[in-house]
Amino acid sequence: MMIHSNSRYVSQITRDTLALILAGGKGSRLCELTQYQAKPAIHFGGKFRVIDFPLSNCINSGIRQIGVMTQYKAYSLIRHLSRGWGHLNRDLGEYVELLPASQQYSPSWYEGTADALYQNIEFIREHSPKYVVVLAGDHIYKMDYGDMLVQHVESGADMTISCIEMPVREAAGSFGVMCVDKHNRITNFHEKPDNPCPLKDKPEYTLASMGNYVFNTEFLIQQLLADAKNPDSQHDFGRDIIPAVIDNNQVLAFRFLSVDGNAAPYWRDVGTLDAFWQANMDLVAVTPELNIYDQDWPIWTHQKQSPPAKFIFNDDDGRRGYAVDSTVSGGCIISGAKISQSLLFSDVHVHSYSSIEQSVVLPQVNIAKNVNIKRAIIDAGCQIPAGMNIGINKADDIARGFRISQNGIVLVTKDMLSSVDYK
Ligand code: ADQ
Ligand code: ADP
Repeated sequence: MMIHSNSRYVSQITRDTLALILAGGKGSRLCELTQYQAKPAIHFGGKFRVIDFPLSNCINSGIRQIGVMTQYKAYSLIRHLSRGWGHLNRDLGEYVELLPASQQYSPSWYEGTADALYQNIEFIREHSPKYVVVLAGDHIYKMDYGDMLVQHVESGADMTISCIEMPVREAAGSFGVMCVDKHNRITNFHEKPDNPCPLKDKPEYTLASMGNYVFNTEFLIQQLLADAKNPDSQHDFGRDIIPAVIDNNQVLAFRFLSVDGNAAPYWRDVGTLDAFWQANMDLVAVTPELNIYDQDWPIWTHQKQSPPAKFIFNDDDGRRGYAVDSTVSGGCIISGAKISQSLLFSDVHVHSYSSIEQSVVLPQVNIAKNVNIKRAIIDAGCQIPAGMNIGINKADDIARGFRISQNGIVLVTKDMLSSVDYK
């Protein structure tokens, strides 16, 4: 980055930026976890929801004009946004505006990510920012968008795409990938190809798009208007907008640097049960790659007030209630039970003679006596009956109708439990 005599250089750019967060996707690979809510609304990391990460990144980057586009099963997302993010001060020009699909310009809902922005063109015009940052609402990472904006402005780009180096086999079929020249100009872009183009100096790696884009506002509006008129378009940034602009415009890649200055920055798409479980487990590692305790880059959220977590040592027979390598949220009571390498969200009660290992337990769960749970995700509101083992015997889990992921993680939901025959 160039050294500027103007000490307000970056803050002037971020003040002139509107962030639009795409939060309408289905997240169908998360199976029953997204049965009642959109992927950006799912609980993550012991007390957050996924959308808190891009929102906190905006606030911490000094971008305080934010719109969130919602569509699919948006009730709990909208409730979280209004309770947790509605307090920005509009009088100071700060806001998180909810932009639900409202059939503004067409009889259909948002048909794709570009259509979600097209249907909000008036909102963009009304706020007349110099730059628009388009962000995916469903990734776990800490990123200073100011770095990306500065590169965008200094390079004179029309559009900038944030990207990360990723093993070719991981990116294949799942991410947009790009090739760049030595000035980081994108020379070609393919959405989820089977054979991503390898990096010249690291052939086992490719450059994957993180689904975050910076646009000059006028350039963005022109592209949205052109795309809306194209009958062959699926109105998607990766499939339609990016391939249409790279040849005749300055479209640059921005290589993501983490705010912790790590060479290999932490960025996770928690799009599958395995990825969701693993990213939660990453947080209970002794030294996690993603530091959520960092006072310089706080992750903000809304959570109802709960009493502090309580651990009971039962004197009668020496049953200890304890947790190690774990996070335990407010309102939890661990009585004579053992918790290890797990995340307990708020108001989870675990009773005597039970054990929970390498598991994610979402809010308001009751785990009765003599229960053993291993490598599982227990959805909010579950009542686990006494004596039930989960993640111990695969045949039992299948017989009860629990979902087993590719890597053997067991998902249990309230609906699944209500159809289990306990007799
Ligand atoms: P995907 O994540 O597969 O790929 P998509 O499903 O369109 O793309 O989701 C992108 C974002 O838009 C998500 O945050 C989702 O919630 C939201 N979204 C999807 N449909 C929406 C709609 N109709 N209305 C509002 N929001 C919607 C994209 C890029 C790839 C890139 C990956 C990175 O297309 O190039 O590699 O993100 O994860
Ligand atoms: P267990 O049979 O697993 O030991 P109990 O439900 O009998 O579980 O609770 C054991 C202990 O947990 C209680 O003696 C009490 O100390 C504590 N406890 C349970 N519920 C509450 C509560 N609502 N508030 C505070 N402490 C509680």
